[in-house]
Amino acid sequence: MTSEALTFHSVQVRPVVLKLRRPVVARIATITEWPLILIDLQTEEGIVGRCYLEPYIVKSMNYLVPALRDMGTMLKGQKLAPAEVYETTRKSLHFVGYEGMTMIAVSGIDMAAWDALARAAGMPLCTLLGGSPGPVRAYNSNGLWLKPPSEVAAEAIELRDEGQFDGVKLRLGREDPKDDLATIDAVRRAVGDAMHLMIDFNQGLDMAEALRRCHMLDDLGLTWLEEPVVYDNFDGYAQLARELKTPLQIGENFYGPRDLHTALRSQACDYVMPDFMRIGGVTGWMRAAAIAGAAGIPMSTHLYPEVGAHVMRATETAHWLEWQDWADPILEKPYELKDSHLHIPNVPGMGLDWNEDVVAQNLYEA
Ligand code: SMN
Ligand code: MG
Repeated sequence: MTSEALTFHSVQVRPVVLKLRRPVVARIATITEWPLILIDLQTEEGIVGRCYLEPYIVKSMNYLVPALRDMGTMLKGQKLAPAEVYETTRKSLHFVGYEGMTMIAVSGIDMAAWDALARAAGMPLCTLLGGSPGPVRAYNSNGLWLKPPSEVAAEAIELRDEGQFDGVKLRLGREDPKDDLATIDAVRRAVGDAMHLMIDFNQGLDMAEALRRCHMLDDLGLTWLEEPVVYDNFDGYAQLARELKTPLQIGENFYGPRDLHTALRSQACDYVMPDFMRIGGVTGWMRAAAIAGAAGIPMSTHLYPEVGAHVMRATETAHWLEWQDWADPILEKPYELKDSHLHIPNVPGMGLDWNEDVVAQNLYEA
């Protein structure tokens, strides 16, 4: 028996803006509205692959939506083979660069393509990738932004209780480092010593400050220290990784698997956490996972918890899944969370279907 190959027909691309329940207040930016681009990839055989992109900045959709629509037109009639689609879409914008918007658009098409393939095969994406549906260990990243210590401590309890979590991510980088210390202390008193605390500086520090502040936190039993300095300063990260005992985490700003390879060759970190819209979707992730696996480096996800859950079931050094629910309002059926694990539903593909009422109410004109 041969199974029917899929052929690319078109993409429907819809930009949406949602209000964040807990706005992002980081040292480098405040975000109150969360942009989402819904991609429905139609095949000639009638199978539809779905995924979303979340590009942080609402006006970035003015550029990404036309790029995605253009790629859709370009791919019409081609075989839906993700490795080939990845090359075709990347090369189509090669002369303006492989990174940035190019990679984000490529990643969106790639994730929808993999979803279509898995739906056509009648199996969850993780099964198609060589894994199986099951629980994936997750921490809650829904909040704990730069607010006063007592508010952050109360929110840590809320976050723990959203899924009996045993890990939460705390954002640091307040003007006075003593306020960061007071926040960790208040959170520890609220949720106890057994809770894993991931720390994210969101690239907010210069090297001198990063050295001072990270050393100050180095004996507190923190699970990791994430992005203290600007994302592409691998020499600076290598110095921090050499000096610190606490594992250093980077990767949400790797554009493609080669960035991960370069970071590891530079010994710039202890852990990696690629983001799906930058690493190259599922194709880019699996290539990056092979590099991290060979190097024995634990690999966590960034945003996109549904895609993350599937690939983590087939990732050699799978570590923590970043859970956040910012896309939940547009989903028909968010994944189930229990005992700090995200559970993959046993349905074809990723099972991402849109709540069309919410989509209609929040459409954005791009
Ligand atoms: C982050 C995610 C989304 C928006 C701003 C910051 C953060 C993370 O770096 O790792 O969750
Ligand atoms: Mg981060």
